[in-house]
Amino acid sequence: MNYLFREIEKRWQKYWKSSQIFKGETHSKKPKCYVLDMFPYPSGAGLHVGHPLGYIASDIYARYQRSQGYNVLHPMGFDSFGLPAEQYAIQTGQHPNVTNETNIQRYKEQLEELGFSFDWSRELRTSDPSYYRWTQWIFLQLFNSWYDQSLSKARSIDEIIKIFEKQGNLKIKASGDKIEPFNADQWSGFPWKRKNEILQNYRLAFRSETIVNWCPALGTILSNDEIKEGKSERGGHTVYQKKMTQWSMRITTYAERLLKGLDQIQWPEALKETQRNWIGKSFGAKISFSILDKPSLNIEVFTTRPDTIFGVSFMVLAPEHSLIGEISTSEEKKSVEEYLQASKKRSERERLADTKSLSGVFIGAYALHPFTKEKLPVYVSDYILAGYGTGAVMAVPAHDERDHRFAKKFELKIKRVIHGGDDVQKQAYEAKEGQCIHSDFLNGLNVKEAILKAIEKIEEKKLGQRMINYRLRDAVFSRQRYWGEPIPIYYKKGIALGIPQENLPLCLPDIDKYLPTEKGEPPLQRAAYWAWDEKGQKIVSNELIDDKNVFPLETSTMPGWAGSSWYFLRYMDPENKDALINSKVEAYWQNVDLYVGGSEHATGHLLYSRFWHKFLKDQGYVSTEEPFKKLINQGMILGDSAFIARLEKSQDFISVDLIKDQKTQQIHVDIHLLKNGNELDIEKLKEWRPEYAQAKFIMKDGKFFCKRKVEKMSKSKYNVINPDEICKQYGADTLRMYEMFLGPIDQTKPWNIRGISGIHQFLRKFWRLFYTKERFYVESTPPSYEALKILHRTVKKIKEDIPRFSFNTSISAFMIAVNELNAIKCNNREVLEPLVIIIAPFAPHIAEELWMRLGHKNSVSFAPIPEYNERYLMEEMIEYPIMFNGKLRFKMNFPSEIDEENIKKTILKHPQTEKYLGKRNIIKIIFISKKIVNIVL
Ligand code: ANZ
Repeated sequence: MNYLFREIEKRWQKYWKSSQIFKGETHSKKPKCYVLDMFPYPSGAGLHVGHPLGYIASDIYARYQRSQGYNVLHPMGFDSFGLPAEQYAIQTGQHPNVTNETNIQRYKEQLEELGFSFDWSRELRTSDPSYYRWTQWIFLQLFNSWYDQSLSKARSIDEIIKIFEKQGNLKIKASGDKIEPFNADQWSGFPWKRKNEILQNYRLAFRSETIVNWCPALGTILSNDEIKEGKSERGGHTVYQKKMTQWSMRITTYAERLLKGLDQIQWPEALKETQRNWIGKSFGAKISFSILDKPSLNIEVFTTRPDTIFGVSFMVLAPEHSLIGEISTSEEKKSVEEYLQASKKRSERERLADTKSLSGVFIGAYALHPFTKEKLPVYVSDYILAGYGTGAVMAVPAHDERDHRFAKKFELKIKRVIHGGDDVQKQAYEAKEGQCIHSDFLNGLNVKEAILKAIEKIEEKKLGQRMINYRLRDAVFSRQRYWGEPIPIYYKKGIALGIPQENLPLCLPDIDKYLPTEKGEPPLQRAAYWAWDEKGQKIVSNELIDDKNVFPLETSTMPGWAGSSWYFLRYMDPENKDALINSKVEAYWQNVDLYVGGSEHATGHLLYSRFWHKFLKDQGYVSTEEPFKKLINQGMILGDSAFIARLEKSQDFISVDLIKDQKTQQIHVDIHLLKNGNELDIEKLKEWRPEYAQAKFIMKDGKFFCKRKVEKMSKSKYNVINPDEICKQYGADTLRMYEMFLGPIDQTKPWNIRGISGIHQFLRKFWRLFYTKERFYVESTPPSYEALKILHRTVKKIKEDIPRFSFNTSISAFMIAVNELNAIKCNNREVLEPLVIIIAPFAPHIAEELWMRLGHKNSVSFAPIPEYNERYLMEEMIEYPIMFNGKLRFKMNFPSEIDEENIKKTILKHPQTEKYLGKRNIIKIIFISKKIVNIVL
């Protein structure tokens, strides 16, 4: 009768694996449900208990949907390109694939032990050539496309060539850098190289000189979301700003669609807001200011507040602005040059974050106010960012906080603008200060109206036009690393050309060392066979490069986000050798119904995949605009870290209870080195880190205590709890239920092992419901009304909870039900069998075992979720006639369960009773259960 969970769990895991019952059907008449987890990077440390939190939630949902009759796609794979495997390869010389393989095997074992219902037949790995062939293929599609803004759609580059041949670029509305206008004749006269340079400006994957985040320690550039507080997310190395030619993706062209799409999807509001802010749409105007004595030159500014134009008292340019060289005067050249050099060292983030000491210099030039013709001094300052708007501002110090500080520092004019209602004044800085000016044609208008009016005037006078600006930047796509997808490009006379797609995959070559070359070029520069033979259509030795038939191949690789931007599509059709995805298969699965993963991917992965998906839709490869219909962020699991205190500037460590006012440094130690609570096992510590062998430990009564602090569970903080240990001790069903019981799925919560035995006890109790006198036995006779009530109430609760992903409340409901059924000694099949079905998504192993013992031949995974009957949920009500001296006066309803005392008390408090009682005393109350109440006076 014992609940032998180890044996049970092994048995069912083996069965699920061999029977492959969780395979999503490729052709099915059933409705589809695609439940996806963010696939893991197979790190060497394996899973800790924080990782499965999201996987358990999505597995519960996937299993529930199968039981509801859906054809469920619930796949798993590995995001197996990336830095750690490469770093390890650099240190050990071992190929990253070897490390990857070991890590993946370990992950798979761990995942299997947790009883997930993954369809392993669709497993994919981003570093597998059969997969990255299609990542490269998508790259080529982007390379061979341009964006037609009049159709809001990406189109083939061949089509733009045809347009150029007919009418040049005069009428075209395309995303891309500004190109001088040309007509059809001019186009046909351009040499091959010029034509290709022009096309480069329209491609959605293109090369450009950009300011990038350069991380010398890692030898690569990083994207903004790979940097945390000015340091590389991986490794914590310093990141610098550097101008480099890199591959970029024109994500900005999709900014509006990326914004609009957010309204169609069910994602956490906070996450959508993060994406909205990242995209950062602003409405305003672009205004031209001419330059004194330089009539051919203009400073263009972007402003969201054209209504404050009469408050402009100076202009500021970003240090990278192209006009600085031309317009700064010889007297100021030296100080300008010095300033530009100094600002190069500051990253964009530093520049944005620096709210105190605004720096800058006057460049000697003056702009002219477009309406008043007043002379406005021009400054350069790095609070203006080169990549935003036009890289220049009209400064309005009375109404813009940073302009205001700048004006104070450089003693510039501050002019308050007054036009209509209060609102402009309210926003003014130091309202009393500065000269007030009435704003001409804007008088009498409120801010909103004045903005529109100002734009109208500016357009009328041809000084500029309305402009929508996005904070979003094009995504830098190349990395100077080995362990990523090769970019399928070769260079002919300096022009980038795509490898014909029939020749994909372009496989990563073997190299002797995974490091950049001595000259700082990417590791692929080390490959001896990395040249493209255009005629032979194959990779050949670099020695054959002749720039006639054989050309050098691109040596940068793709970033980590390339492979993860479309993997959810490949799961639908993983074996397809002829296409990324078969169109019929795509039409069936469409997109992901539920996506579960961490909120740290808000602006990286989740934005890039939406971008690629929209592009693939434009190309007709997918039919949906959005890849992930519903998304849930699982909260973080926190660990209880341990620290030892080192006395500053020494190798002496002091027990935490002895610290008084000495200055100490806190150093993480592995929580597995503790004994009896917070005491450190010093011998174990020395084994763990031999560098502590000579250290001195100051302790009291031979004991050394650590400080504890709750923080994110992470290998780097040495506070991880391994799920394998828990599975061994309590079983996977207990772990699954326990993780869900910790709290709402989207909340951050500390890991606390104390409650786990309670969950384990609950499963044992559940098991015992099926046993009588040590034997498995369930009664076939009809159950009591009481038992049915418990069952139907529980079924209702779970059916409401699962679609809301409120799993912690489901678990409480199960616990209450099992306690109550135990109390009334219920062992009826009619109650227990549906309970097994409904608990199966949460605790699938025990459910399969009991289901089999109940005599079923098929897996419980497909048994239909039971219905509940409202009849059992309503309390039975009894209507009591209330009599006074035998005369019926009124009636009252009471639930049948309420006892005599409570009924009497309630009747006596009733206002009608007071009325019929008057001043008389009650002699007695005659109570006949479920019939009448008679008050004798
Ligand atoms: C005049 C003005 C008056 C402005 C005022 C604001 C308030 P958002 O809303 O974020 O789009 N700006 C424009 N380009 C800039 C750049 N490259 N670097 C730094 N600041 C820049 O911000 C738009 C506003 O930020 C613009 O409107 C401009 O200042 C500034 F009472 O122009 B405003």
